[in-house]
Amino acid sequence: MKAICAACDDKFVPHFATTMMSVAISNPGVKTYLVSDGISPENLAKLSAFSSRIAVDLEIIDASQLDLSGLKTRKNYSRAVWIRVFLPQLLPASLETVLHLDADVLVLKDVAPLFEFEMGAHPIAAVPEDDTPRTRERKATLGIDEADPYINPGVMLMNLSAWRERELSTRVRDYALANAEKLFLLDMCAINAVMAHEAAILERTYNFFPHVHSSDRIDPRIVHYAGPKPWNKRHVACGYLYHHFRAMTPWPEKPVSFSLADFRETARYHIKNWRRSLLNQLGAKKYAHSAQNYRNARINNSRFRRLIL
Ligand SMILES: [Mn+2]
Repeated sequence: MKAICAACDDKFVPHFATTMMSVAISNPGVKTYLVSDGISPENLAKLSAFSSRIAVDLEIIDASQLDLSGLKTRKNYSRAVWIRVFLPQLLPASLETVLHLDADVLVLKDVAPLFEFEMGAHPIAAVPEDDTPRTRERKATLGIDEADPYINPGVMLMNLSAWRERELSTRVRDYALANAEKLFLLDMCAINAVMAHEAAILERTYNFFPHVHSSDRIDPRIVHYAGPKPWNKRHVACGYLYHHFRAMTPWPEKPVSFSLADFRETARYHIKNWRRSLLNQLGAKKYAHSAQNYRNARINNSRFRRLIL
């Protein structure tokens, strides 16, 4: 069965609704599960009404009974991030695979190939993070072999049967409780430590980071705002794609009107990045990363604009 699943708390409901809107358009008829971590009754009612209006078969599962005590959290990462680790026990036992999506993704195209993907013995299939010094450092901390990937579980095909059989949720929890100091990216690190070596690899198109991947040859099926969030910052690569879908939900954003403060912020943003790019051209290595991201964001912005025009 084709099924997707996301988890969120009350604060993230508008972003999940945006994800769901994109799924309704790109993948009509897909069964959708949402695991609720304390979503308010008003938002739950609004979500149900919205899902029937856009013909999404949405089922909400309550996670309040889930014991997440002792699991590490950080500023800007609520305990809800850990829920995906426990999806195998929260979702119906008859469900064998599910496509887990973060609530900061947009699904732009048909993802049927994912539902036909043969998992075999792989417990997960996902897209690896780019091989950067930071990723290598994280892998070393977690004891992951250099040859193995560090996957991004924001878009993750889960072999629920394998997870249940091998008690992988418990293994991830045990690892997390025993190695809290190693979990820079919380559940992401714990999932990788336990099963990166046996993950099946998906193509970048299924987990495209707009602020990083500018290669013209990638035609993104799923966009993931893994870096800056378009609802927090004005200058986010492909941010308008998010605003495009968000505007179709019953959680509208505040209308943006022109103000001098916005103009100043925009000017400051570009000046800062031009300066960094120039310094990087002149040899300042410490700006290489931000200069590259700025360049990629601009390339992607012009490329993506064509998608919704
Ligand atoms: Mn994410």
